[in-house]
This record gives sequence, C-alpha cells and structure tokens, in this order.
Amino acid sequence: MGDDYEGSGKVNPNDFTSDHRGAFGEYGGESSGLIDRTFRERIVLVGVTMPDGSAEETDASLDELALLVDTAGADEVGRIHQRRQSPDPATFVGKGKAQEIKDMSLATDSDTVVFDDELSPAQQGNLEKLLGRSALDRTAVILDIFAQNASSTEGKAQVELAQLKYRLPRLRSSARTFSQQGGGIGTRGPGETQLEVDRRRLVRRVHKLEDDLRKLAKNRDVQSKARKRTSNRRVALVGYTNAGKSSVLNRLTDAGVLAEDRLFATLDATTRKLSMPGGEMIFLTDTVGFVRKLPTQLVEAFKSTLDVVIDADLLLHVVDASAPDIQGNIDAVRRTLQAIGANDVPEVMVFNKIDIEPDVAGMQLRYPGSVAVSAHSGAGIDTLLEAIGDRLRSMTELVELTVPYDRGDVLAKIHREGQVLTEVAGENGITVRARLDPDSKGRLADWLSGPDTVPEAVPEPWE
Ligand SMILES: Nc1nc2c(ncn2[C@@H]2O[C@H](COP(=O)(O)OP(=O)(O)OP(=O)(O)O)[C@@H](O)[C@H]2O)c(=O)[nH]1
Ligand SMILES: [Mg+2]
Repeated sequence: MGDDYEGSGKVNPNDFTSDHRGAFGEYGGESSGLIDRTFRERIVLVGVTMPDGSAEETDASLDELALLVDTAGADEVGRIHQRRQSPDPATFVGKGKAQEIKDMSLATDSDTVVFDDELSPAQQGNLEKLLGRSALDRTAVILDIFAQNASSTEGKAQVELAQLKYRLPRLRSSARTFSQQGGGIGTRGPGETQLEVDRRRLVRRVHKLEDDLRKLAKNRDVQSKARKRTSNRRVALVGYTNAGKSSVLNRLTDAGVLAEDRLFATLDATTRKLSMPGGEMIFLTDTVGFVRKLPTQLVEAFKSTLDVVIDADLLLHVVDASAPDIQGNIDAVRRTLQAIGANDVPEVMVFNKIDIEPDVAGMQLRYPGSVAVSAHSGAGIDTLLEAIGDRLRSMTELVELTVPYDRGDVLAKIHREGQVLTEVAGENGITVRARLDPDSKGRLADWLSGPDTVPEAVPEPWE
C-alpha cells in the first residue's frame, strides 16, 4: 500500500478540511472504519508490567487487546513483554526493548505496533520515528471499534468527541514522518498541513459536539424524570463486553435489541418496561459493555449514557461464565463502575451462558445471592426474575398508612407508588399496609399511622 489516495476511491486521511462529513472518523476519511478495509493489518502487541502488576495480569490484558485488535479488523502477529519500574518518558519501553520491537516488526512484516497502555503524544511520536511504523495504544484501538459501532446520533457524537479529545494533543506528532503508511488503525488523523487552522477547526468541533450532547442529555433527563415520577424501579444491565447483556434484556422483555458475538455491539442505552411476576413494573436498561482500562476520554464522553447506571436502583452484573478469566472480567467491570461513581448501587451477579459452562457452583459460592442463567436456553431466567423482585423489595420499607375515606386520590397514589399488601376499612378510614421506597414514604408522610416502619421479622399484629 502507499499514498495513492488519488483515484483509489479512498478519502485521503490527511485531508480533513473537506466539507463533507460522513460518519465520524471524518477527520481521517475512511468513515466506515476498519472492518471493511481492504486488508487486515499485521500487528505486534507490546505489554509492560509495572511493579504494581503481575505478568499474568499483563498477559490477560494482552489477550484482551488481541481480541480488541481482531474486532478492529487486524491480526496479532507477535507479542513483546517487558518489566519496568516506570515507563520511559521518551519511548515508554527502554531503548533496547524498542530495538527488539523493531526487529520483530521487520521479521513479521508488521504494519503497526500497539501498546497496551496509553502513550503520551511525545512517546507516540518518538516510537514512530524509532520503529518506522505506526505506534498506537489500546485507547486508539478501542476508540476505533466504538467508531465502527456507533449508530445513533448521540452515540456518534459521543465517540467523535472522545476521538477528538484523544487526537487534539497528538496533532503534531501524528504528522507522519514516514510516508509508506496509509490507512489503518489510527492513521485517520490530520496531517501536517495548516496545523494551526486545523487545530482551531477541531476545537470548534469539540465545542459543537459538547453543546449537542448537552442538549441530548437534557432530553434524556426529561425522559428519566418522567420515569422517576412513575416510581417504577430502575434496573440496569452492566458487565464485560460480550457477556450477554443485550441477550438477557431480549430474553426478559422481547426488546429485540442487537445481540452479536462482537465486542461493544451495544453503545446506546435501551430501556424497556418489564412486568414482574408480582405484577409490578420495572424499567430495565441495557447499556455499553466494559473492558480493562477503558479510555477516560470514552468514559467522559459517554457520561450521559452511563448516568442510567449511576441512577439505577439495582444493577444486574452479567458475567460470561464461559470466559477464560471470569474474575479478571468482574474486576475490570467493578473498576469501571467505581470510575463512573456507581459502585454504591446494589448489584445482583448474573452468571450467563451456563448452556456452555454449567459449572458455576464455585463462582456462586464466591458471590452469594448470584444467579446462573442462559439467555439462550432460558434456564434460570425465572430465578433471575425472583432475585430481582426480592432485591428490590428488600430495598423498600413495609409501612402502615391510614387514609380518610374522602381521599381516594391518596389511596390511588399509594397503589401507584408502592406495593399494597392489605387494605382494611376502619373507623377513621382505610388502613393500608404497603411497601414504599424512601422517596414515596416521604411524599406520603402525612398519612403514616402506627409504627412508621414495620419490622418484617415480626408478622404480628397483621398476619
Ligand atoms: N451460548 C450462549 N451464548 C450467549 C448467551 N447469551 C449471549 N450469548 C452470545 O454471546 C454473544 C454476545 O451477546 P450480547 O447479548 O450481544 O452481549 P453484550 O453483553 O450485550 O455485548 P456488548 O453489547 O457487545 O457489550 C452473542 O453472540 C450471543 O448470542 C447464552 O446464554 N449462551
Ligand atoms: Mg449488548
């Protein structure tokens, strides 16, 4: 391949001043991303173990990176590992290691070297000079996959914003110092022409996207407020990418959302109503999957989408029981939940794909209250529904209220907001025993009678 953009039908990745805007990724042309590229790039992967990590962790992370690279449409042809006290400020790995990477790249005829950790713009520039080929990091690969998979207006804007924030500081160093490369992961960056003009254009674009996203988030906020008013509980599906979150949503609600054997198939949040066996309605939301070291630019850009997770009453943490490193995946998800501020939301662990891997007893022991299911066969789905109901109920209080006969509106409100267990007509009105969440209890405080919290362990005097 070469710099033959003219007549090749491709858009010149260095010409991002053109006016048309296809999908995002516009700045680099090739708007459809990597999967339909005309060749599969050959990639050497580089992992560095710092003192706070282990060689096994680096290996698991590199296995995941290989999957990400494959999803982005390229092949791993070699792998290099180094232990270091700290990253080299100039080249991330040591000079000797860099030479080793170059030798392996030549021996394997690789096009690109992908580092498992984020490279600074300077490191990236230096490495490209040293290696004579593209030097990318995990973040660039993940951004590229997101770029391919985004389909909604909001999803596209979020990914484009994350890409721009990643690219802006790298504008200078992404000006290629070698010319034999064209196309491929990460090359869809602006070239060296009119650098400052280009930078200003990109900054303007960042502001426009942030503005658009704010408006979209406002809209979402209105919808979510409307949902809050109904006081239906909100449950969010979270988990490692490809664990089966969308499949579980489909199994529970006939949502018909895309479920595919592909990393990051879902980028947009989809919410469906689910009617529980006890009759109450809940909102169930499917959202983007997580991986190790999810780029901060993406987490920030996807903030409004991830708000559904933070605001949820309960998380269903879906785990692929057939994955090679289950615990590593769980830890990666937990770390991301922590990063977005959702680590306090109660969680039910759901071990999925038990049709492939039925032996989950060990994991279930480690995670009390977890459920084993198969979204495909439907096994365990009833137990999952029960577990959701139980957990949600355990978060509500059993209270007693007395409502005068002329306040049918209050009675209706109790029915709407809580779960009514008994209604007894008395002298002063109707005495209702109901389960209410703390918000509803506050709104209905005027009508609380008797002990305002009924201890569940003591059935008297109502049972
Ligand atoms: N055998 C088996 N495969 C499953 C099961 N659940 C999901 N899968 C498959 O696993 C793959 C991923 O499923 P999705 O539902 O798309 O997973 P996801 O967690 O939504 O993935 P992302 O949105 O990409 O993060 C698909 O190929 C599904 O068909 C299951 O219970 N058993
Ligand atoms: Mg999905």
